[in-house]
Amino acid sequence: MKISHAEFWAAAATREAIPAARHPEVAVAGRSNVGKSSLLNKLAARRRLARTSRTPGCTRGLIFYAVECGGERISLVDLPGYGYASRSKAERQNWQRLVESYLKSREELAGLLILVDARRGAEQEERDLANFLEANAIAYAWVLTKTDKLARSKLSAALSSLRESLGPAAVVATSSKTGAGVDLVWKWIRAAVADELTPDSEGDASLV
Ligand SMILES: Nc1nc2c(ncn2[C@@H]2O[C@H](COP(=O)(O)OP(=O)(O)OP(=O)(O)O)[C@@H](O)[C@H]2O)c(=O)[nH]1
Ligand SMILES: [Mg+2]
Repeated sequence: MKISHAEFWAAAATREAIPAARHPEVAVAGRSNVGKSSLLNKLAARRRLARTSRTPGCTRGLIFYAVECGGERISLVDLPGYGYASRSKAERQNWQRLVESYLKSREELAGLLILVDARRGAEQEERDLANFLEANAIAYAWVLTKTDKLARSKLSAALSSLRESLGPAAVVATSSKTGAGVDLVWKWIRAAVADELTPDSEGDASLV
């Protein structure tokens, strides 16, 4: 996928600071350290657009990037990581309020990617998020990250069992280290933006 332009354009740590949308949006969610910012960099084909770190909790607030692909501009939104144990309960509640109000009220939101470490699979927080998206009729796909860390011999069995446990939404296996699966994530994003995700085509997009 040729990316002709990519830039940071806004950050919001409170509901009031969330800017009006400029383009159709696709958001990236998942627990801290799962690889959200790394995937965004791969999607934008830029090394250091989004800041990545070994230290969980690197990205705070909602971060908005504009990316131009095939003449079309899309905003990719890095949502703050959750499940970071050393944060206080109040901080976690703030996260939930901020993200839920964004997800519920954003008309330009075409879909959401839920990132899950391929070595861990989805835990309760990811399943709660998927349920929330279904209840609010927001399209989503599961993106398995860090597949390069799985032994090659175990990769396909691990991916099929993850796929089975995740239910009917699309599942894309990726590695931001090797770039595997990134084009398939783009394919899903473009379909979501074009609003082509009928139940049948979601099935086609199940790419594991
Ligand atoms: N091997 C490998 N490492 C990865 C991959 N994706 C991310 N990482 C590493 O995992 C760590 C966390 O990545 P980030 O992209 O910063 O994670 P994040 O989800 O944005 O984290 P927060 O901003 O804290 O929520 C970094 O050290 C990355 O280099 C991957 O596909 N393969
Ligand atoms: Mg991050």
